[in-house]
Amino acid sequence: MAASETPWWRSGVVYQIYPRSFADSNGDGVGDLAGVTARLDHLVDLGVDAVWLSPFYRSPMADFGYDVSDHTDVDPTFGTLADADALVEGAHRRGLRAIFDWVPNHTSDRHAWFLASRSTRDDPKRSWYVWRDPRPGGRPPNNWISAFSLDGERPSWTLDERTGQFYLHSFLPEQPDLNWDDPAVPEAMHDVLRFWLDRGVDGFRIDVAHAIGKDPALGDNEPGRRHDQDWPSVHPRLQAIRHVLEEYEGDRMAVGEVYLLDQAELAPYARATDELHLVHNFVFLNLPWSAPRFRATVDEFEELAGPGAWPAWCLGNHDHPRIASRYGRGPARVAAMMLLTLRGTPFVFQGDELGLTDVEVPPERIVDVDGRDPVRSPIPWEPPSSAGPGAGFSTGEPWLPMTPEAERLAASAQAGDCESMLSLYRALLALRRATPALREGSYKSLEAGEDVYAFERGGDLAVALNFAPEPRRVGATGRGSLLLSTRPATPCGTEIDLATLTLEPDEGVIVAFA
Ligand code: TEU
Repeated sequence: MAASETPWWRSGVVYQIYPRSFADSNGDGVGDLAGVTARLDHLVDLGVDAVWLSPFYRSPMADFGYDVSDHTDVDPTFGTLADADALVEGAHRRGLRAIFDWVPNHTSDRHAWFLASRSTRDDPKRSWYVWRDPRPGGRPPNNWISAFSLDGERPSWTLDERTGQFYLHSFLPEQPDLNWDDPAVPEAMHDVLRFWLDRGVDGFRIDVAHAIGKDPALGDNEPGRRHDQDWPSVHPRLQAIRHVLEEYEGDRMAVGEVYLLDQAELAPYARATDELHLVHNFVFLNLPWSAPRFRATVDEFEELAGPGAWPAWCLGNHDHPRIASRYGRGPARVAAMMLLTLRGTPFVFQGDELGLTDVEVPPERIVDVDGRDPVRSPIPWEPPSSAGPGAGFSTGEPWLPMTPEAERLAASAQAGDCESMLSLYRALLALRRATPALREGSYKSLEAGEDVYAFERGGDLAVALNFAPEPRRVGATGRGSLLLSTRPATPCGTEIDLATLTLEPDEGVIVAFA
C-alpha cells in the first residue's frame, strides 16, 4: 500500500475522552459534549488525529453510560443531539476524526426493548434478550459469573419474578445481555451504527466485542474454555458489522475492546482482515513494568498476528489504574515514548498526557460499582489559584474529586514548561507525525542490556528505553543522532553509539541511524 493510501486509523493516534470527566460547560459538575467541543484545540495542540468518546447516550447511569436506554439520543446530562453534531463538525473542521462508543452486548434494563422483552413470555421482543427457566431448586441456568465482583462473585443471571424466568447479564443486573442469536438483534444494532454513520461519525469503539458470540446452548464455563464469550459465531458477526461500515465512504473503522488475556486467543481477531480494523490488547495493558516482559509480549503479538495485522496499543483507559500510578512518574515518561513509537495505532487516555495519577476518592464519594472512580477524576485545565477549585473543569463541584496536584499538573501550567509531561507528549507526537518510519515502518526488537527494551523502526531509527530507576547500558548495535530523549536536558543531534550509550534512570531515547 502506497504511503498516501494508508488509512488514517493506521497512521494516526487516537485520544480517548471520558465525557463525564473532560470538561463541564454548564457548571453542574459533570462533563458534557459542549465542554468537549470547547476544548478540541487541546487535541490539535497535542497532535493527535482522532478522538474516541465513551458513551453519552441516554442512560440511567448504573454503569455511567455503558447501560444505554436509547442508542440514538444524547443523555440530557451530556447535552443534545445537536451538541453531538456540533462536536463531530468541530472535530472535522480541525482535521480530527470522531469515534463513538457502541455497546452491542447489552442495553440498560430501562431500554424500551428490554421493557417489552420482560413484559410477558410471548412478547415479540422476548427473544431479543436471553431468558431461561430456573434449574431444579430455583438455581440459575448455568455457572456463568458476572463482571464487577468487587464484593464477591455473582451469577450472570437474575430471576424476574413476573415471568418466572432468569435473564442473562454479563455485567450488572441493570445491563441485560442482548441475544445476538436472534437475527432481529443484529439488524436493530446495525441500524444504530447507520444512525451515527449518517451523521458523519468516522468509526466506533466496540465495547466487549468478543462477547457478542456465546454458546447458544448456554453450556457451563469450564477451566480453559469459556462459553459466555469468544464463541466462533462472534467472527461472522464482526464481519457483518464491517460490512455496515463499508456501506459508507471515507475509511470508517471499528476498534474492538477484546478483553482476552491470552495473545493466542486475541490473534484471530487481529489477523482477520474482514472483521475489526483494530483490536485493543489488554495483555500489553496489564503488564508489570519490565523490559523483558514488554519485549516478549510485543514480539509475540507481532509474530502471532502477522505482518498484515496492525496492532492497537494502549496503556490506559477509563477502567484501569493510571500509568503514572501503576508504574510511577519516571517510568510514565518512558511508557509514553514506548506507546508512541511502537508499530501500531496508539490510544492515549485523557489525562495521561498530563501525567495524572489516580485520585483518592473518600468512601462517601465512591460512585462506581467496580472501584474505577480514581482513574475517572476530572481533567485540571487551569491552576485552582486562578480558576477556582474546579480547575477549569467546572465552575461547580466536580462529580469526582479534582486531583490535589491540579495547581502543578493543569494543562495550562504544563503548556509553557518544556520539561513537563505535556511537552514530552507534544514532542513525541510531532516527531511521529514528521517521521514515516515511526508511523509505518516495520518493527524489530534488538538485543540489549539488562532492563533495556530496544527496537528498530523501518531500519531508519531505533528506540531504547531504560526501565530501571538507575543508569543502564543500552548495549545494542547501531549509531546515529539523537532525535528525542525523555530527559529534556539531553540536546538533540548528539551523536550516539548504542553499543556504549548509558541511559539515565527512567530515560528513553529515539535515535536516527546515520
Ligand atoms: O469493559 C468491559 C471489560 O472487559 C472490563 O470491565 C474488564 O472486565 C475490566 O476492565 C477488568 O479489569 C467495558 C467498558 O470499558 C466498561 O467501562 C464497562 O463497564 C463494561 O464494558 C460494560 O459495558
